Amino acid sequence: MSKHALITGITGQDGAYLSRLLLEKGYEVHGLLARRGSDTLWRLRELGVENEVRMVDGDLTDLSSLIRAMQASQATEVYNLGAQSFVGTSWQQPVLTAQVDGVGAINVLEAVRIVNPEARFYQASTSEMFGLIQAQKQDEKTPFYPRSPYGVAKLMAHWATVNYRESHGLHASSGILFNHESPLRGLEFVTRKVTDGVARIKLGLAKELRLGNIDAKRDWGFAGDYVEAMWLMLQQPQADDYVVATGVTTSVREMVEIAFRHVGLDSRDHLAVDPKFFRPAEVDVLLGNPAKAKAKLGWAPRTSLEQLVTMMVDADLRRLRK
Ligand code: NAP
Ligand code: G4F
Repeated sequence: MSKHALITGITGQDGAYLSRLLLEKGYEVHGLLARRGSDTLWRLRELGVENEVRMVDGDLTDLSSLIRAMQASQATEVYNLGAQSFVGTSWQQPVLTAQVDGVGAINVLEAVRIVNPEARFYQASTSEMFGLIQAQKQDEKTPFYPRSPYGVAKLMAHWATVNYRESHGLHASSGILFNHESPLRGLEFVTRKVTDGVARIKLGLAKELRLGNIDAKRDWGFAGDYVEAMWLMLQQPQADDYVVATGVTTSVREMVEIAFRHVGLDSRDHLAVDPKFFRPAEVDVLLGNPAKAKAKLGWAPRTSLEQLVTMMVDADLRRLRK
C-alpha cells in the first residue's frame, strides 16, 4: 500500500524538494494550495513534479479546510511547511505572521488529532528561535531567545508540537532547521538576492548590489539535503526534536565574495550597504550543532556553501540568459 503525505507550503522552496523526494520514495503526495500568487507552481515545475502532486485548496488559518485536506488526502504523514517565512516582513505583518506561523501550526495539529491521530506530524521549526544566542553552538538543549515576530510565532508552534506529543501522544516532531537555500529560494532572502544580483551584474543588466547588515553570520546548507532530514524524523519509532545544520558559519560579506568570485568579478566594485535593509532587531550569528541528527537519523549535509552558491549563481545566469 502506498504511503500518503500531506504537505502544507508545498509551493515553497522546501515543499518542492520534499515533494520530489517523497514521490521518488513512492508516496502519494498531496499539497495544501493557498492560491495566493499568480504562478505559485513554478518551483514544482522546475523540479518536474508539477503534475505528479495532488492539490487540495486550503489555508493554515482555516481549520475546516485543514480537516478536509486530512480527509481527502488520507495522509499518514503530515509536513507543516507553510508559513509567512520572511523575517523582515514579520515586523510589518506581526499579526498575520502569528496567525499563520503560530496558530496555523496548532490548526494542523488539531486537524491531525481530529481526523487521524495515528498520522505522523513534522513541524518546520527554525534556528531563528535561538535569536540572541545563548550558546556559541546551538543544539536541542540551547535556550531560545527569539528576536523577531517570526521567531516568536515559530516558538509558539514549536512548543505546541512538543505539547501535542506529550499531552495527546501524537507522533509529532520538530526539525529546528538552520538556513537552507537553493536555486528555488525566494528572491527576498539574502542568498538568492545576491546570486540573482551577481548574475545581473555579470550580464550587464545591473551595476550594483545593495544589502543591509553584511556582518551577520549564518549556518547555510542546501535545501535538497535538509528535506531528507525531515523525512527521516518521521520514520523514527519515537517522535523527537532535532537540530539540522552544517556546523559551519559564514558572514553575508563572505558569501557575497564567493558569488562574485565565481563569475570573475570583485565584490568591492559592486557592493553597497543600504540602511533600508537593516532590521529593528538582528540575529547576529547562528551556528548549529547537528550531532543528534547525525547520531540518531544518520543524517549529514552533503553540500558545501561554495557548491551551493555556485549552483545558485549558475541557475540565475541560465534563467536570465533565457
Ligand atoms: P517558503 O519558500 O517561503 O514557502 C512558504 C510556503 O508557505 C509557500 O508554499 C506559501 O504559499 C505557504 N503559505 C504561506 N502562507 C500560507 C497560508 N496562510 N496557508 C497556507 N500556506 C501558506 O518557505 P521555505 O523556505 O520553503 O520554508 C519552509 C518552512 O520552513 C517554513 O515554515 C519556514 O518558516 C521554515 N524554515 C525555513 C528555513 C529556511 O532557511 N528555508 C529554515 C528554518 C525553517 P504561497 O506560495 O501561496 O505563498
Ligand atoms: O536571508 P535572510 O532574510 O534569512 P533569515 O532572516 O536568517 O531567515 C531565514 O532563515 C531562518 C532560519 O534561521 C528561517 F526560519 C526563515 O524562514 C528564513 O528562511 O537574512 C539572512 C541575514 C540576516 O541577518 C539579514 O539581516 O542576511 C542579512 N541581510 C543583509 N542584507 C539581508 C540583506 N537579508 C535580506 N533578506 N536582504 C538583504 O538585503
